[in-house]
Amino acid sequence: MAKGAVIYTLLTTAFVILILLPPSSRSHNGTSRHVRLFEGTYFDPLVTKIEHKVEEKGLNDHLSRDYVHEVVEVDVEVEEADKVYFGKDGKMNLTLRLTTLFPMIDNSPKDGYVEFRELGVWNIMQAKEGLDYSTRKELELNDKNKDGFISFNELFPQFSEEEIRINKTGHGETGWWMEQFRNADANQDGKLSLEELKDFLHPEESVNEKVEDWIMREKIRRMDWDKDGKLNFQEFRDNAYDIFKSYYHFSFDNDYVPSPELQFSNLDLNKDRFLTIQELKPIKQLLFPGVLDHASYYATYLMNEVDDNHDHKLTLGEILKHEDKFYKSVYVGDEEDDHDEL
Ligand SMILES: *[C@@H]1O[C@H](CO)[C@@H](O)[C@H](O)[C@H]1NC(C)=O
Ligand SMILES: *[C@@H]1O[C@H](CO)[C@@H](O)[C@H](O)[C@H]1NC(C)=O
Ligand SMILES: *[C@@H]1O[C@H](CO)[C@@H](O)[C@H](O)[C@H]1NC(C)=O
Ligand SMILES: [Ca+2]
Ligand SMILES: [Ca+2]
Ligand SMILES: [Ca+2]
Repeated sequence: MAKGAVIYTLLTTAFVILILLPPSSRSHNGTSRHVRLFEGTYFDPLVTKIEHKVEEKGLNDHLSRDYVHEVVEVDVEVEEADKVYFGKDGKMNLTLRLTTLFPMIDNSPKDGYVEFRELGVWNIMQAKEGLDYSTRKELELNDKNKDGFISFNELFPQFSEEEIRINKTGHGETGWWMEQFRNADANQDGKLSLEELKDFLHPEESVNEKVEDWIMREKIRRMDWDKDGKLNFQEFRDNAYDIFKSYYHFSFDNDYVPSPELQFSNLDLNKDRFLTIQELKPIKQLLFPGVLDHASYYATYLMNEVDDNHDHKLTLGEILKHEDKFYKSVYVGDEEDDHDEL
C-alpha cells in the first residue's frame, strides 16, 4: 500500500511530462484524453496559492486547475488581502487581477508595455516558485528524522532491507531507484538536500550531468523500439520529430522547422546513422522540456495570442481583451493515458 503511494507521488511529480507526452502512444490505440500543452506553468501566483490550498485539503482530484479562479466554493479560505479579487459568486475578477499584476510584470523597463522578455522572466519565476514549493513539501513530508535531508529509506520506506540487499536493478525496482538516488546525490553523502531532492523529483530541470543522462536515457527508451539505446532515423522520425517540431515553433517563434532528414543529419555528428544520448542533448529542451522550458514556451504562446498589433509588446488593453488566455490551460491533441507504464 505504502509502495503504491510513493510510486504514485513520484509519478505525479517527477515524471509528469514523461507521462503526458508519451511519444510512443501515437501509433497505437488506447483510451485518449487531452493533455495540457504547458503543463506546470503558473501565471498568476494567486491561482497557484489557491491551488496549493485545494491540494492540501486533498480536493485536487475533483477539480481542474482551470476552475480554481472561478470556484471559491471549494471551501478554501482566501486570505483577507486577496478577497478583493473575488465577487460574491466566487469568481475571480480577472480584469482587476490582471490590472494589479501588470506593473509587476512590466518592470524592466517599466514603460507601460510587457515585452516578450518580461513575460518570460515572469513565467519562469512563477514556475521556479512552484518547483521550490513542491520540493519543500516532499522534503517535509518524508524527512522523518527532521534533519533537513532525505535518506533513501525515508524516501522509499516500502523497500525492505532484504530487497535492498538483493538489489534488483530492473526498471523501477529497488536497485534502479537506488541508482537514481545516487545520481541525484551530487555530493555523495548518502542523503538528498533540498536542491538534490529537486533534481530527483524534477530531473528535467537538473543540470547535474548524471541526472540529465538518467532522464534522457529513460525518455529515449520509450522512443527506442529496437532497444539498442540509440535512435535510428525511423525511430527519430516516428517517435521524436513531432514533439521536436511543436516545441521548435514555440522556441523560435518561427514557421520554419528543419525536415526530419536534415535535423537527424545535423545531430548525427559522427555520421553513423544513429543518435546517441549525447548527440540528442542539444535538443533536450525541445524533446523533453521541463517546467521551466514550458514556462518560456508559454510566454511565446501568450505573446502570439494577445499581441493584436504585432509590435512584440503587450499593453494592458491587449491583455484585458484576452484575459481568459491567462487563466485557461492550453490543450493539445489526444494522448493515451498510460499512467501505469513507468
Ligand atoms: C485504432 O482503432 C481504430 C478504430 O477502432 C481502427 O480502425 C484502427 O485500425 C486502430 N489502429 C491501430 C493502430 O490499432
Ligand atoms: C472587476 O473590477 C473592475 C476594476 O476594478 C471593475 O470595474 C468591474 O466592475 C469588476 N467586475 C465585476 C464583475 O465585479
Ligand atoms: C546494486 O547493483 C548495482 C549494479 O549492479 C551496483 O552498482 C550497486 O553498487 C549495487 N548496490 C548495492 C547496495 O549493492
Ligand atoms: Ca516593459
Ligand atoms: Ca532526514
Ligand atoms: Ca534504437
